[in-house]
Amino acid sequence: MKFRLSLAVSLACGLAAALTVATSTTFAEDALAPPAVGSVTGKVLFDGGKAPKGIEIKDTIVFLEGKSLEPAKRAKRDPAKGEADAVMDQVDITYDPHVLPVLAGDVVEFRNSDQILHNVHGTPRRHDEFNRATSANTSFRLQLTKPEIFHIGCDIHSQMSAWVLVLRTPFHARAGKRGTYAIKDIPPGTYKLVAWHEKYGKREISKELVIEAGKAASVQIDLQK
Ligand SMILES: [Cu+2]
Repeated sequence: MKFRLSLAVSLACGLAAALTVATSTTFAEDALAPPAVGSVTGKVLFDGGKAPKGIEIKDTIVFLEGKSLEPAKRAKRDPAKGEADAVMDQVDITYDPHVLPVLAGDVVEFRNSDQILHNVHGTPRRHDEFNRATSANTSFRLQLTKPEIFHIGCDIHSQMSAWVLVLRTPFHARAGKRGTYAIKDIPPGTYKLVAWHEKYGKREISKELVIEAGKAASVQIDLQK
């Protein structure tokens, strides 16, 4: 009798669990396993409204920081070998992209696609400063291992300016045309939400952003001068 009762209970529990999963439509493609990750979405405002003239919204990077997100140890590697993880190009006397977020440990290829001489003058603080000539159609690579945000210029063309964000974790997003952003596939936990724009600097938006499995947190970001 005791056995029968426990069987009935476990069947009921099983049914309840199955019903819960079935009603979760967001992750329908993997209906048997509950989602183990969450997300955060929202919109970026500038001084409470639309981006003022001269502000490129897409150059806003939103990312997570937090003790629970210590980076996986990524091995030192020969930057010349294998695929580069990201490319910073020089095209039409402009850096492309203007802002490049990478993950600490990534190999970045600095490339000159122009037919004239440039150089890449990077002024990081945690990595060694570098100043390398890039003649037409040449490139060089660096592995960037330490989280920091630094500027690169070209000493020949003062208008050439760009930023590299070496981030601690892969959880980052670029704001879209209208300022919307979404960081997905985040393990549940409590994080800091940070936003960066070159004209506003690095701003801590939320000290305690709670990410729950299967849920989308919503945080509006208002960058203030
Ligand atoms: Cu140049």
